[in-house]
Amino acid sequence: MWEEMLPLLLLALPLLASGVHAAPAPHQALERGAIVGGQEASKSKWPWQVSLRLHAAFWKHICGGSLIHPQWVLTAAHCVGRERVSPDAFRVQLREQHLYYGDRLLPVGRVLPHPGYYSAQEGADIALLGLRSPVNLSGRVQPLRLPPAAQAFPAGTPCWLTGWGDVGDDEPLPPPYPLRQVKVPVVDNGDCDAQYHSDTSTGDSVRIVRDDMMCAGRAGRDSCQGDSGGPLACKVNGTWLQAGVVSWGEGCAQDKRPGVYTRVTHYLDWIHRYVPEEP
Ligand code: 4AZ
Repeated sequence: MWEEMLPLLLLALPLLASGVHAAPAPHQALERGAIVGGQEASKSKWPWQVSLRLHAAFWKHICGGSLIHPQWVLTAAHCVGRERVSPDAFRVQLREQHLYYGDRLLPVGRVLPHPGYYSAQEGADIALLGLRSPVNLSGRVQPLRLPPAAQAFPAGTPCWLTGWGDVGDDEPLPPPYPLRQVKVPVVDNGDCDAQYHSDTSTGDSVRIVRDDMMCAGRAGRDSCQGDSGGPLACKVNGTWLQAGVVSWGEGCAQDKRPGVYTRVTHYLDWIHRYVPEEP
């Protein structure tokens, strides 16, 4: 993911646009992009899950995201890119059981990648998308709560990943693209950093997993390409909280390489500069 996916996609637009389809056949819609080791999500779950779409020959799914307020979506900065891209290039699809089936795409008014993502070599992989109008909440569409600043999500906390991304390395989710879910344990940052150093030449003093990140998953259970930007949701005392944003990893579901997530508590002040505390 550290590749700049948006500029690449934008460069590829003329190529992608070579055939214009009025109604794209779903089977040609998804190149990459779910959840390894999981299962189809039940319809009544994950009412905050969104699909971020980028204009190509059709409104292509590029990343996941979460509704955190009737007018705001949280996603990864690497999903929207470092360049200031017009909000017109994006659409948001609220909770859908099968990607592309029954789309009702919402326009985006603001694209706000975290400013740290521009300057830092890594980290700050978080972005806000402001919807042009607030959405009507319902049983199917509900925001995911942000955690209190002090919420630590210690190792072993049971959390869930959801998305339409690849089901294995280089294995795209096949039609009809059902939303998938997998339960993953939180992995302690120090342990995760040590795992990422194993079988590499990177010195132990060089941090790979930073404080603004967190890890989750175990061999065979992970997020993958196309799940990026989606939520790592954890149930704490009966309430679902967004602990992380799908950010990066070495491959998917590999031994000693847990998925790495942007730690939401680290960015609460920045989020609340834009997103009101109460909807
Ligand atoms: C990606 O390329 C990506 N296994 C997302 C998540 C993970 C790895 C890669 C975590 O978007």
